[in-house]
Amino acid sequence: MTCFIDALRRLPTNKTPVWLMRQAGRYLPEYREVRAKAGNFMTLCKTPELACEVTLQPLKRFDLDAAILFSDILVIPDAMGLGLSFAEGEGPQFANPVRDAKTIAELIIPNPQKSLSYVIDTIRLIIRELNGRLPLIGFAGSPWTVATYMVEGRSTKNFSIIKKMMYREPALLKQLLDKIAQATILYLNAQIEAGVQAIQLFDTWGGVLNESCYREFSLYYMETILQQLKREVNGKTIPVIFFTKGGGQWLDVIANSGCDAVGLDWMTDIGEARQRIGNKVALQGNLDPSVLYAEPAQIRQQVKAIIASYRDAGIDKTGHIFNLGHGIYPDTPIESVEVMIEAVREFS
Ligand code: 1CP
Repeated sequence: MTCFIDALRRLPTNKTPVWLMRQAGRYLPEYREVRAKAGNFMTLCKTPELACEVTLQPLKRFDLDAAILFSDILVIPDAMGLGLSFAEGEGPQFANPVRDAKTIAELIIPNPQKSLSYVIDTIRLIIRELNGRLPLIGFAGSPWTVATYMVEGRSTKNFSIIKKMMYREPALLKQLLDKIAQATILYLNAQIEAGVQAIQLFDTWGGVLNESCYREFSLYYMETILQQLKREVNGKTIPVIFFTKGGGQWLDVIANSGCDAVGLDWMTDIGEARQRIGNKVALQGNLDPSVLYAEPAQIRQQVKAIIASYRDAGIDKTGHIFNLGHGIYPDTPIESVEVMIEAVREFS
């Protein structure tokens, strides 16, 4: 039960714990079946029995060391009334994006026990089903990452609308980021009360900023959340993982933020990362998800290289959680995941 939590706290473990970002999802046929039954993605998220079922699916197939709540980072803006939908094969869309002062001023901060109660119910079901066998990770998006969808209205390549707001109306953007942060604090504390044992903040789009904007518009709000989370429950600390895709360049700043672990994408060598930050924070990562398209021998070799790089850095034998450097792709062969996990067991 505890090897994942122990590694986050940099205590000795008898193996390198492993889980996968987006471990429940479209690459699993049993997921596609439940999603079809639900009719659409948001109904799946909002039906606790089904969301619980898909959370547990990857754990039945693979030897993983943690479960992650099945939900999405965009349930907060959905609860704020932005009209979230997922068109087939398209990604998220908001009917009512927020771009002006009036809309931002009028945004409500949702009470998680009301408009997000389906997430709380899902967590309770999962905790009951896991029955102490594995820890459950709760999560939210970083305010910056969530704001990109709220302002742009959908996925974007250039982030033009939100970056224009950032440069022309920074105070307005900060008002929005602050509201998202306040909503996220209430939401994550409700997740903690319902029983999650660790938290990950997904800052998928922090890496599209320059360093000063990253500090001012992304990391600052992640720290604001961190400082207001209930970190102690029944004498146990709830570790918090910060994952900024593209954040390897700011590793030192992130490692000094007060988080317990930093999630790395595959653009940074994990051993060099460990040397740069010394004995500070646990590190999670960082296999390129596209390695899972390779032949088994190459998958094994790449897993071995990551584990060796971490160990050979010679700083902290503990404190490594194996993961992908970003979410698993929907067309990943299932056998590759098996090969990857077996290799983690063999080489760690
Ligand atoms: O069609 C479907 O079934 C929907 C695909 C899907 C899934 C499986 C979406 C839509 N969200 C999810 C679940 C999800 N999303 C989880 C739980 C699953 C697990 O880890 O086992 C988590 C943690 C997320 C987080 C999430 N949603 C992020 C951050 C992580 C990351 O991968 O960068 C982001 C950016 C989103 C937004 C989102 N939701 C869904 C999609 C396809 C996207 C990405 C859109 C884009 O690329 O801009």
